[in-house]
Amino acid sequence: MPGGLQVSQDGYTLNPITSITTGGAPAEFRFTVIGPDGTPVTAYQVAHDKKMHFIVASRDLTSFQHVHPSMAPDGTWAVGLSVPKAGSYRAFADFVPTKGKKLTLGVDLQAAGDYRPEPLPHVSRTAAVDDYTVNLAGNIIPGQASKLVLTVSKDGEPVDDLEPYLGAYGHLVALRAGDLAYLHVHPEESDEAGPEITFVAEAPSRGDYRLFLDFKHEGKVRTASFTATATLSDGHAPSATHDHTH
Ligand SMILES: [Cu+2]
Repeated sequence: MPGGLQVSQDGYTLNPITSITTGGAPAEFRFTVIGPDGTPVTAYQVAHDKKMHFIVASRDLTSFQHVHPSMAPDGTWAVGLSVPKAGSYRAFADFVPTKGKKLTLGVDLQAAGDYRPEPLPHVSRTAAVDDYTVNLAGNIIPGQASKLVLTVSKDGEPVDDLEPYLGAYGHLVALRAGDLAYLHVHPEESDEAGPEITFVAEAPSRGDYRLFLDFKHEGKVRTASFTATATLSDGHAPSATHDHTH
């Protein structure tokens, strides 16, 4: 089963303490992870440079934030957060408890106000953010480890001096349209700081997915977003696809 679909798993429960708000200055959002003993977890392993990765996506998949809260000694995590519009959001806590295995727990959060859901953005292999264009190569094949190559350019020129971010030259989150299942994605190690960043994603089923690439260049982290459809291989899958299954 993919991650992020459960608020509680293996004895660990994601427990929001505050609510989220729209607009204005970020407000402090707090939460805990309650462990098997019924108290907030305070011991975490570092994974991808951080003890806690916290992702907030609107349920219509048009908004995405990836933030890194800080933890008080009592296990309360806090981060400044403001979502761009009213509506229903899914928050994911991605972490490894020192005494357990990697977990992605998910919880719904509501931002009060007039809610205007947007349709899923069209499928596209190109995403623009600020002066950057990111191209997506490779196909998502259900049930397989699928290689995805993202190529970053700026003003039409390949970017070959990406800065390390979260232990790699980029960080990719993939969410399934329909239920916001959180896919397992890992970067392929590379000594090259771009323009290509390669990931392996495991998609559990056919359907549409929304991909969010965080990359860092000239000191700033930006997010490029794509909609991609996972379809069964038609025998013409590009070479950028592994053929082993999990
Ligand atoms: Cu993170």
